[in-house]
Amino acid sequence: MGKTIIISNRLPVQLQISNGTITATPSVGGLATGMKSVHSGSESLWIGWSGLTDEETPPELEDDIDKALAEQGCAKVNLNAQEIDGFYFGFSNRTVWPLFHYFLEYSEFELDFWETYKSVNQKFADAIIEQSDEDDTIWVHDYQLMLVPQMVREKRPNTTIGFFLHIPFPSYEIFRTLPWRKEVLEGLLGSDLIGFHTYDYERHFLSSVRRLLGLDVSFNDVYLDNRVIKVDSFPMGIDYKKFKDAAIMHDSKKSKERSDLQMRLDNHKASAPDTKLILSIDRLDYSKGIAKRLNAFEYFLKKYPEFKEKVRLIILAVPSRSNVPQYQLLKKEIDELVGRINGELSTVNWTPIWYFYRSLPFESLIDLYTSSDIAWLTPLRDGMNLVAKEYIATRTDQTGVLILSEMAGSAYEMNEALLINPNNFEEQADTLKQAFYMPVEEQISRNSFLQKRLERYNVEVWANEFMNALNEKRDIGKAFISE
Ligand code: ADQ
Repeated sequence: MGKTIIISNRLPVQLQISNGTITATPSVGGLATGMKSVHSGSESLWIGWSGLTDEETPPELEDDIDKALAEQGCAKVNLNAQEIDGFYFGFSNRTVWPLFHYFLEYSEFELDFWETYKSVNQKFADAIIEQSDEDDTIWVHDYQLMLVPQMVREKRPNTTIGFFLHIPFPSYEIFRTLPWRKEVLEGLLGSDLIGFHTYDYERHFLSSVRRLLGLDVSFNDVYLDNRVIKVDSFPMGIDYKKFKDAAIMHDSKKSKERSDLQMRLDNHKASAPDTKLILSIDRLDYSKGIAKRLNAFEYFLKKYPEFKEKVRLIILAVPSRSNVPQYQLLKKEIDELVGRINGELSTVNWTPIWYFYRSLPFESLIDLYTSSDIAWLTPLRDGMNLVAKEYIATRTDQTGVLILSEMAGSAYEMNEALLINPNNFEEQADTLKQAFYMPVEEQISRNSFLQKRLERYNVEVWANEFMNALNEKRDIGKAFISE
């Protein structure tokens, strides 16, 4: 049996260059954690971009960088600034991201972006061919690399290739607007197994395959030439234990060990014990519905003025893709909305919204999750949304209310949350009121179901289920070849 090769746009390590010395520290993100069971020992290799463009990489340190990455089981694909612009900020984040999240009006169909996307995907495919053997198993991740499976297949017809999409796959009516729709489908169909977070995304993909390529589709199998491609859903979980253990540790901290943020949250509770904290955490992205949420919050306070001074909304937005104009506009819109709502509704004793625009360390996320009475997540579209799962995992006493958009992939598995349509302000105002008054017994009952499910289907189970399905495809393929 060969190696397992994982490919994603970014490597799961952070490179730091200081005084001519390189250090590569493993990232702590959900994907990196989930892949631990797959990416371990000498039998696996992770290929991706290091985060440094060619221009930022001192030539004399090339070898040291390669060595530092190799120690982490990684190999890099070199990209220059112009490639990052066209491939990552361009086609990936100005064409595919908005289109797949149903923001058709934001999607830019630029030939230059497409050409760079193709050539960079070819670079990733070439790196795979160079670093792998025919009997290796390849797992390609996400929307930045949709052409890679077919590019590898052309050179390696018998290699086993899996692909997982972390964002939604849109309905046929949306997807068909993409000028390069056939090429994208053909790229993906180079895989043996294609995974999505939900059954709906899987269905949308199969519908596009049938209607745009005219291929035979039977249940979740696509027939192409002499190959059968399996399409299935694998809802991604979280590192449940990590969040649960961190929350237990947090609860046991003595007062002098508490962080500044936690002390501020504690003071808030002590000075206004009847007030409830409502939390939302997202990357600053238009798909997350942050601006609409702020408008809905204002609507709620105007519809039910008795909640003034009784609730506080904490918005934590992590900076993201700030080179893309839509994200700059959104940042401005959110800054203005927070300023206006706080300006209009604040009292001497109360500011309705606390707004943080930054990436916070893990410990601060835990402070926020464990101190909030309500989590309110309103994406307009979201492949999964792991924040919803993380909030539930940290609720050690099983209290807390999750209000979650039905447009998030996670809503399919989290029926015990209060599910809302983020465009319906009336419904959200009533749901916030319901959450405020929800009896503790009901909170515990809902959360205990959620916790059991999230603990069982954690991120490691997700990675293993995908790999098992991929290995099954490889074994069937081998049996077929030897017949
Ligand atoms: P994202 O769009 O980034 O991921 P999400 O699934 O919510 O969205 O994951 C965000 C992660 O970042 C969480 O693990 C969270 O803890 C962390 N985070 C958020 N805000 C932070 C902050 N201010 N500081 C530090 N950390 C913060 C994409 C898709 C999702 C899909 C995931 C996984 O868009 O739909 O769920 O991939 O497939």
